Amino acid sequence: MTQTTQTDRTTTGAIPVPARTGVHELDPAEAQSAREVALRLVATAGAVVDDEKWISAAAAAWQELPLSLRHAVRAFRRHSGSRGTLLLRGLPVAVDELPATPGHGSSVQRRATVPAALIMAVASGLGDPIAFAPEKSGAMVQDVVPVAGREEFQGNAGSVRLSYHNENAFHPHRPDYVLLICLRPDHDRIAGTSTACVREVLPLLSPAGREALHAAEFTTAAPPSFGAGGERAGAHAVLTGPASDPDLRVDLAATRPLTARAERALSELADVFETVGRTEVLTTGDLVIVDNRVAVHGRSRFTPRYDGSDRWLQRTFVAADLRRSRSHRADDGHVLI
Ligand SMILES: O=C(O)CCC(=O)C(=O)O
Ligand SMILES: [Fe+2]
Repeated sequence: MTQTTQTDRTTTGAIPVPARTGVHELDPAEAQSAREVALRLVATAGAVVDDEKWISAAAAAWQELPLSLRHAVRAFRRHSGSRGTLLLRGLPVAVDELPATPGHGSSVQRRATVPAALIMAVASGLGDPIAFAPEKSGAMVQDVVPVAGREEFQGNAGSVRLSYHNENAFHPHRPDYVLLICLRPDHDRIAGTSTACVREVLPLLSPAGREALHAAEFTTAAPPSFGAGGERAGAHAVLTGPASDPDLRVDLAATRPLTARAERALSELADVFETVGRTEVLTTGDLVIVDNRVAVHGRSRFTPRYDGSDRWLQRTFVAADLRRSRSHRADDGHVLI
């Protein structure tokens, strides 16, 4: 009897190796368990998203999320795969519990809610959440919503196509990961989040293009979400690190070539993004994680109605190693100045 139990334990106790499919879907029981964790986090004293104590509670809540989700996220953290993205599906976001979609460009989530709890707990599994003081008032959880009158804006308040970019590519401490959780899709279900990964781009680039992208012949401005006349990064390369698996640093709306070959290479890169890019129309309960070191993201165009039920995502940035940006953060907080 004892022998059988031990044998059973050995067979059933084997640690599963998480599959790297780029998608991980929670089953209904796991979704229910994640909801209970999120509700406990919402009920945590204070329940103010940007409060250091609540951020610590969210980090503790990560440890309580369903095991299969934690396995998938940790495997992604080790290697983000050929697509540099992980889509978590079936998270417990209840549309009937949502207020109207906010309509303001500076809208952020200050009060703890189930979606905010989920995105912050998952963020803690990848590192530490961060924000930038000049952008969306440095909030840890920011609303991504269309804003009336800003349709043409090359930022997340717009509804024309948003071109491919690494998030805050100009910044020395740009996020390592960008997390977007979908609360509500757009009316027509056509607003797609697009991603393209350097690991799929590389084989399609010409040798001359690759060489030019590895040279410090580009400069990148702060995005318009940082306000007008913001900073600009000094001359930098678009591809850095090992030639076989480089990092990518580019924003097609904000990166400028400094030489003729850089100009050609940038235009070649933009074409290859179109070839390898994939677009996903996120739906309620989807959370996409983009590895911002190797993948760019953007969004297709769509038509907002400004009627309270427009598309609504929430966004959180993650630093894999918070310590590295210590000189940019007051009092060892989570907001970079
Ligand atoms: O709306 C989206 O799908 C992506 C928007 C975006 O680029 C962002 O919020 O950083
Ligand atoms: Fe973005």
